[in-house]
Amino acid sequence: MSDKTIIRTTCPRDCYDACGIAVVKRADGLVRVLGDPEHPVARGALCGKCAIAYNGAWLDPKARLTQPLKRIGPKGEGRFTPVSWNEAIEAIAARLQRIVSEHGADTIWHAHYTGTCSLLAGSFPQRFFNRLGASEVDPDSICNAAGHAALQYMYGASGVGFDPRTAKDAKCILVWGANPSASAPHQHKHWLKETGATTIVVDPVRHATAAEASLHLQVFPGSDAALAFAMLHVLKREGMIDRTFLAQHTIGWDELEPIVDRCAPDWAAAITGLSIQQIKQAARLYGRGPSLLWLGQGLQRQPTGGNVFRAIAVLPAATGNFARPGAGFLYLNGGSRRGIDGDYLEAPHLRQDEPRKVSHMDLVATLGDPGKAQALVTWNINIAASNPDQARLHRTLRDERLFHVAIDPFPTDTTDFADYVLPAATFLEFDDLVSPYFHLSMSAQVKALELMGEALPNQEIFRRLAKAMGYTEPALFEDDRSTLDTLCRQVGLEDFASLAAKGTIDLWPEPELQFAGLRFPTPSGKIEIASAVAEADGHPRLPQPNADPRPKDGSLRLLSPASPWLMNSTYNCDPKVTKKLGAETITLSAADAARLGIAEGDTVLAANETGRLTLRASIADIVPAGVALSHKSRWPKLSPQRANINALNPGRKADMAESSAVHSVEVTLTKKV
Ligand SMILES: Nc1nc2c(c(=O)[nH]1)N[C@H]1C(S)=C(S)[C@@H](COP(=O)(O)OP(=O)(O)OC[C@H]3O[C@@H](n4cnc5c(=O)[nH]c(N)nc54)[C@H](O)[C@@H]3O)O[C@H]1N2
Ligand SMILES: Nc1nc2c(c(=O)[nH]1)N[C@H]1C(S)=C(S)[C@@H](COP(=O)(O)OP(=O)(O)OC[C@H]3O[C@@H](n4cnc5c(=O)[nH]c(N)nc54)[C@H](O)[C@@H]3O)O[C@H]1N2
Ligand code: SF4
Ligand SMILES: [Mo]
Repeated sequence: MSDKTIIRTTCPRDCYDACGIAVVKRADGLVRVLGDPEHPVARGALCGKCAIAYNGAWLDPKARLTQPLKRIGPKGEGRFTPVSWNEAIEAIAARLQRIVSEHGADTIWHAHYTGTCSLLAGSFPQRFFNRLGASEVDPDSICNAAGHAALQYMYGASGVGFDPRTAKDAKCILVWGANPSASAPHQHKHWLKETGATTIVVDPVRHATAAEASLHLQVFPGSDAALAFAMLHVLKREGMIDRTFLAQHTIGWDELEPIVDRCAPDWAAAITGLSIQQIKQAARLYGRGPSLLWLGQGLQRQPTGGNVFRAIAVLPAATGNFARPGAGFLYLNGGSRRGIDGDYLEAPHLRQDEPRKVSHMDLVATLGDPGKAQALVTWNINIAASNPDQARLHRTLRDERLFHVAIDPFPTDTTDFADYVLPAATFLEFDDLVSPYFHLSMSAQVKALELMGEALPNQEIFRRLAKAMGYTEPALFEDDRSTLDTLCRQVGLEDFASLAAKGTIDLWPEPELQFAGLRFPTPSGKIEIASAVAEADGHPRLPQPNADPRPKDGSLRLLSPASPWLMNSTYNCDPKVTKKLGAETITLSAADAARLGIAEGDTVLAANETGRLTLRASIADIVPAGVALSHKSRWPKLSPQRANINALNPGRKADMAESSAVHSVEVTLTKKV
C-alpha cells in the first residue's frame, strides 16, 4: 500500500494561471504542495511565490490567524485577546444591529476583493451583505473598472475574451500593458513561447516578457492612445483596414477616420518616445493577422485609462480581427461567459434598496464621515497595504469610533486595525470552485487538509453571522455542497464531485471564437467606435488621440505594478518570500540617475504632495528616462516606516468608473545623506 495520498486541487489566487495543484500527504504527516504534473497550465510547477509559501506560511499555525480575536490595545497596535467564535459572532451581531437601528444599515460598509477568487469564499458572503442592506466599496475600482467600462461602451461586454487555445492560429500576439512574466507566469513560460506567433509587447518597463518579445515598444506611460491612433494611421495608409468588416459590424468609423488621418507616426513618435519605424513595424505585424490582443490591467490604471482602452480596442475592429481562429482581444474571461449566474451566487433579491457604493478612491473620506460610516467589514482584502492615501487611511482606521471587523487567514496591517479579527481558512482546507479568467476552463478547489485551528471558510463565517442577526432566508444558509453542485450544473457539469475527480475541465471541446456570431451586446448590436451611451455618461463620443502631459520639474512618473514575488500584498506573510524580495527598491534610468546624482544602492527619498518614502535606488535602463518603477504591496508593518509605495499614491481617479489611476503617481527623488 502506498504511504502517500495525492489530492488534486486548484490555486484560487487573483492570477491568470489558475494552476492545478497536487497536495501530497505522507503517512507520517508530511505535506507537500506541488504543481500538478497533469494540469495543462501548471505542468508540474507552481510559481516561485506559491512553491515557497504554500509549503511555508500556509501550513504554519504560527504564521496564521487561528482563533477569533478581540482588540485589547489601542487600534492599530495589533494587541488582541482570543475569544470563542460564539462570543465574537454574538458581539459583532449585537453591534451591527445597534448600528442598523441607530444609524441605518447603509452606514455599515464592506470592502472585499480578490484575496481568494474561488466562487464561494469570493462571493457567497454577498448574500449576507445584501440581506443586511450594507454599503459596498466598489471592488473593481481598485483594479480594473475603467477598462471594463470602456470595453462595455464599445463591445457591450468586457468579460468575453479570446480563447487562449486559439493562439496556435495567430500570426501575431500583441501584449499591451500586461506583464505575464510576473502576473501570469505560466502563460509567459509556456503559452507565449509555444505559439509560433510574432509577439509584440507595449510597456514602459522592459520586463522579462518584453525583453523576450519579437518587438518591445517602450512607450511613455499614459501615451498609449496616441500610439493606437498612429497604428491605425499606418494601417489605413498601407491598405490594411478591413472596410467590409467596418461597414457591416461597427458604427462610427467614418467619424473617427478624419482624426486617424491627423495622427501620423512622426506625431506619435514625439509623444510616446518611440521611433517612427517601431510604430510602423507594430502596425504591419498586427495588421497582417490573424492577431490576438491582450489588454493588460496595468494599462488602464491611468488618468485616461478608459480612453486608452477605447483607442486600442479600435485595432481589432479596424482589421476585422474577430470570428476567426487566432483573432480577438482579451481583458479577462468572466464567469458569466461560462453560464455562472452571479445573481444566484450573491442573492441581490435579498436587498431592499439599491446599494450605496463608493470608489476605493473615496474610501478614506467615507470612513472619516460619521454620517456615512459607522462600521467596516474587510474580507478578502488588505486595504492598509493596497489602498491609496495610506497615511490618512491608517489614521482613519485608528479612530475608535469606527467599528471594524477584519477577516483574513493572516495577521495583516488591516487586521491589526480591527476591533474583531476572524480567522479565515485557506483554499487547502475546503471545497470550492475556481473559474479561471484566462483559460475557458472550470476547476475544483478540493479540501486537502483539515481546518487549521479554529479558522473557518468565509461562507461559513457569514452563515453564523446571519444566524446571530436573526435572519431566516434559506439562501443565507445554503450549504457548500448544494451551492457547488448548483454552480456546476450552471456551467453544464454534472456536479462538484465529477469535476473534483478530474480537477480541471475545458468547458468547450474546441477553441471558442470570440463574438462568433458577430453580434455585439451593444445598443446597436455592432461595435460602437462612436458611442452615444459613453457620450450620455459625459465622455467623448469617440476615442481621443490624447496623451498625459510629461512630469514637470524633473519629477518622475512612478509605476508600481505586480511583483513576481507577491500577489498584491499576499505572501508577505512568509519570511522566505520576504527574503527573496530583499530591500524595497526604486528603479530609475541611468540618465535620470546621472541627472539626480544617484548611484546604485543609494538610499533615496521619494516624495510628493501625498507622502514620503525611503527606498533603495536601483539603476537599470528597463525604464525610460522620466519613469521610475517600484513594485506594489509590501506589508507596511514589515518596514520601519510602517508604509509602502501607496504612501505616495494620492488616489487619483481614471476617466471612467471612478477607477484607480495609480500608475500616474509622480514623485521627486533625492539622495539621502
Ligand atoms: N501602488 C499600487 N497599489 C495597488 C495596485 C498597483 O498596481 N499599485 N494594484 C491594485 C490592484 S490591481 C488590486 S486587485 C488591489 C489588491 O489589493 P487586495 O485586494 O487588498 O489584495 P491583497 O493585498 O492580496 O489582500 C487580500 C487579502 O485576502 C486574504 N485572503 C486570502 N484568502 C482569503 C480567504 O479565503 N478569506 C479571507 N477572508 N481572506 C483571504 C489575504 O491573506 C490578503 O491579506 O491592490 C491595488 N493596489
Ligand atoms: N505575481 C503577481 N501576479 C499578479 C499580481 C501580483 O501582485 N503579483 N496581481 C494580480 C492582479 S490583482 C492583477 S489586476 C493582475 C495585473 O496584471 P497585469 O495586467 O500584468 O498588470 P500590472 O502588473 O499592474 O501592470 C502590467 C504592466 O502595465 C504597465 N503599464 C503601466 N502603465 C502603463 C501605460 O500607461 N501604458 C502601458 N502600455 N503599460 C503600462 C506596467 O509597466 C506593467 O508592466 O495581476 C495579477 N497577478
Ligand atoms: S499564483 Fe498563479 S502562478 Fe502561482 S501557483 Fe497560483 S495560479 Fe499558479
Ligand atoms: Mo487587480
